[in-house]
Amino acid sequence: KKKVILYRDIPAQERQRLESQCEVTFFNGINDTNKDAFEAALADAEGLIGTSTRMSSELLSLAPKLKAASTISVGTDLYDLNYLTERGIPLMHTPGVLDETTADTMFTLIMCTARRAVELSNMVREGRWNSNIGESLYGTDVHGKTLGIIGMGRIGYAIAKRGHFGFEMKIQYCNRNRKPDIEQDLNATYMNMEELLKTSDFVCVMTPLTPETERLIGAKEFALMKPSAIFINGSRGKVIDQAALVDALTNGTIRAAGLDVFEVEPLPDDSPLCELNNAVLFPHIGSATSETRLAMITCAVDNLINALDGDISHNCANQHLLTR
Ligand code: 8YV
Repeated sequence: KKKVILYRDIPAQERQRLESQCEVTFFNGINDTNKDAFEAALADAEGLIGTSTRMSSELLSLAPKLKAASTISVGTDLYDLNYLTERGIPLMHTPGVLDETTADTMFTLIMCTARRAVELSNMVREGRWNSNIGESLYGTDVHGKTLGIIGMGRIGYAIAKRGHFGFEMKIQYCNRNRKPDIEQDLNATYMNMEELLKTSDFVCVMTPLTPETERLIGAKEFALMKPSAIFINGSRGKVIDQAALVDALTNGTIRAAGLDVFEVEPLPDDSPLCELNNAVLFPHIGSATSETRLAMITCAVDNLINALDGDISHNCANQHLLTR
């Protein structure tokens, strides 16, 4: 049996399936107390499977026998892709299985932010509902508005479908490349990011985190948006300049923001974002349903077992090289 390290807890049924094919060393997350043991285990590891731990080139260099890695995520930014590609080590991820769930989460953010659901629910909960809701507490409509999507990948498309078919929204998007089928399917308009920022009522960022997208959205971009606009980030925290967003929300540059990801996670409770009523904050729950997380784990276990048997059809380690 090939030696693999499982560095994130998974349901017993999937762990047993992995253990039926591999010799598994398990770590329930990597932290200061078990980091030395994890690094020692890397010496014999032929496979890695888990998530939420940065796999730097320094760490991966401690695994001379590594043949494949499998991340329980669609995002691959926790792995040093250049290093893996140089060593010819495939990295598998879990595209497709989480698209609809993550799109549901993004629309939850859109609705909560537009209709001030969290702020008003807290008002009820805290006994501050003492009169009819007046104009100062009104939300804004979602149906019929313009939804701009930055990053029209699988999840971006799932979000666009919800807007088009569910809320009769006008869909516009910017992306590394055009998607004519989506334009036809959803009557969507392709445009550059500046035009999208200027004309969208809702701006939703769903790009992967890459050297090209890091800090893609900052003060200049927020200033292009309408003062009535709502900003949604479901990509990675580092795709935006978070301090610039705080300024934009504080100064009325934009109306509100719904965020599922942050520059530092967990978000420190002394973050200025925590003080803003016009910021709806989720703890990175994009794919966090029982059904979808099991589907992701099952996919990741399949990916690793198959890769160690030579099938790397889900390999994405060299994809970034194709897009540079
Ligand atoms: C979770 C995600 O972070 O798939 C991703 O890239 O960001 C989310 O699904 C991931 O599943 C790890 O918990």
